[in-house]
Amino acid sequence: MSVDITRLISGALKKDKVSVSKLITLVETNPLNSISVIMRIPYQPKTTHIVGFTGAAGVGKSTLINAVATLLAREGGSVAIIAVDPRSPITGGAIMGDRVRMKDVPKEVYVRSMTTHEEESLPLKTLLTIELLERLGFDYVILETPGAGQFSTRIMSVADTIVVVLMPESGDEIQAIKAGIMEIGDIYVVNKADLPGANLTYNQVLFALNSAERRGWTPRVILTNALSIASVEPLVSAIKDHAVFVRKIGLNIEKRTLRRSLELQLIIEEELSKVIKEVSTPQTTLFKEFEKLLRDGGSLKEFLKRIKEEVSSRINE
Ligand SMILES: Nc1nc2c(ncn2[C@@H]2O[C@H](COP(=O)(O)OP(=O)(O)OP(=O)(O)O)[C@@H](O)[C@H]2O)c(=O)[nH]1
Ligand SMILES: [Mg+2]
Repeated sequence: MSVDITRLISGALKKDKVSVSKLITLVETNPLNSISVIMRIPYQPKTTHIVGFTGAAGVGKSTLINAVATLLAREGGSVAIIAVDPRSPITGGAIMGDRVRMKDVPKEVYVRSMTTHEEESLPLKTLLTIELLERLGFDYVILETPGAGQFSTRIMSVADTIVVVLMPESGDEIQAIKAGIMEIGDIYVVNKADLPGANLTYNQVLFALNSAERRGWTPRVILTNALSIASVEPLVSAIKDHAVFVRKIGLNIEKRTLRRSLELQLIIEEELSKVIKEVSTPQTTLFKEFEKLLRDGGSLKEFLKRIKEEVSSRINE
């Protein structure tokens, strides 16, 4: 086992796709245990730039990422793509699994699709996979996430550069403005520029941003047609400009701290959730005290103190 992992790590450091995949599978299967594997990879002083693409279903995120990765790889950059694919806990089916279109990326680009539960947005396994890819020395890690709910806030603690993807829309106000997604992007892309209404949407986005400045960076707005790689070049330049900016002000260090704090929070949650389940089953004293409180009344403050006592004594067992 251990010899295998040593071999996997040395393969993955050479960007061998099979080795990288096997290591990510270890992370996915048991995130907590995989930390000991990740720690065995020598720390890389080189910084990985993490780019998050977010936006509504079908706007062209995958097609754009494909083009961006192709251009970065042509310049000799090593690129890994993680497409986060939420599954509905109700139907269990993939919402967009069959829509991830990354078949045309150059062979040196690593692509991985990662299923998550809809409600857990960026789970520990995804964060640890980023940690792993950083240690493996990838120049760029590109994340594709749906632009809904929790995802858009968590991506801010994870990606150094956030690209919000939109497409031409009819109607008075574009959906993204209503959805509050205009707060999070470093770069806004109006994709499908070949469709009617692209210029109008472009102007609406510019107007909505109103030259907003974020710590010295004015968000860029770019028109693309992801089906033509050449039209994606300005987006790649903007990503590189933002990477320079981020490093200049140390934002990448802050982001890594935020991400690791989120990792720690998720590890603690995972560890504590077992204890929480144990102390709240109907057989426990705590449950009986809870029922008594509901039946006879009493001090809620005292009861909350009892919860802490029970939880900590169970942890210390
Ligand atoms: N006309 C036109 N079609 C595009 C463009 N970019 C992407 N498409 C098409 O739009 C459809 C959706 O593209 P995807 O890249 O899968 O979009 P996505 O945002 O990744 O979709 P989900 O992952 O399902 O949310 C595909 O049929 C693409 O070929 C574009 O610039 N112009
Ligand atoms: Mg997609």
